[in-house]
Amino acid sequence: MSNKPILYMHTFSPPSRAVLMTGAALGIEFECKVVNLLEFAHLEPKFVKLNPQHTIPFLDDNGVLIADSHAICAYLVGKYGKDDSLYPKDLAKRAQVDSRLHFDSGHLFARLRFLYAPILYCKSSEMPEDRIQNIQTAWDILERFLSETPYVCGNDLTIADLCLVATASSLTDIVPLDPVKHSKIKQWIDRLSQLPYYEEVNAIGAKGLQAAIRKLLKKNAESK
Ligand SMILES: N[C@@H](CCC(=O)N[C@@H](CS)C(=O)NCC(=O)O)C(=O)O
Repeated sequence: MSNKPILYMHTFSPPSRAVLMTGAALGIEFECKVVNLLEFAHLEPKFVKLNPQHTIPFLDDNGVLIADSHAICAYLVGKYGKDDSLYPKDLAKRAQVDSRLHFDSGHLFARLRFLYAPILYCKSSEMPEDRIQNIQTAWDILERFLSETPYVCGNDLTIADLCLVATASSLTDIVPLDPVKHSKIKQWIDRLSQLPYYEEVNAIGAKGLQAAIRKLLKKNAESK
């Protein structure tokens, strides 16, 4: 008999929440193991041995070990999905989803990390203008993805929406959307907020991360 998949995660971590939302959409129960990055638990030798990349989320599904939220979400749909709607098997459709997943990984989340990591881990009290501008540029791209369709890959919800909204909603309090220029992103987040698991699985952690960033900005400035 197989055990519940083990998910190494933290609710502040956007990619962890993307996996948790995918799990909720598929009805998967994880055994969650919290990894506290602020206490550098991810750098403990035991975790680094398991995941040489020392990132969360990290999945251990009865010995199937996977790093990276995008890879984990795709695996979960293939293994546990009743159908392929969240990650289509059709090659052309799948390529669209992959393309958006790479946008999250290489652009939107990468830019969030570039802005937040110095504050979280290196006592920075700054939000450099160029890093904010980088995120504004990513907002403009995301807005274009949503110009004609309700979801980032068309008319249906996919894991690309779940991954991207986990990142986007972790930024909007810190780098606000322009109500006119980014109205489609706002509507898309509102649409995804209607998912029955969204508030508990994503919104609370996204707010928590941004509150922690604000608190640390102040604390880091005071301790200078
Ligand atoms: N592309 C990866 C990014 C994972 C990532 O950078 N996670 C952060 C937390 S949100 C982390 O584990 N940082 C610790 C480190 O990189 O050492 C994914 O989607 O899973």
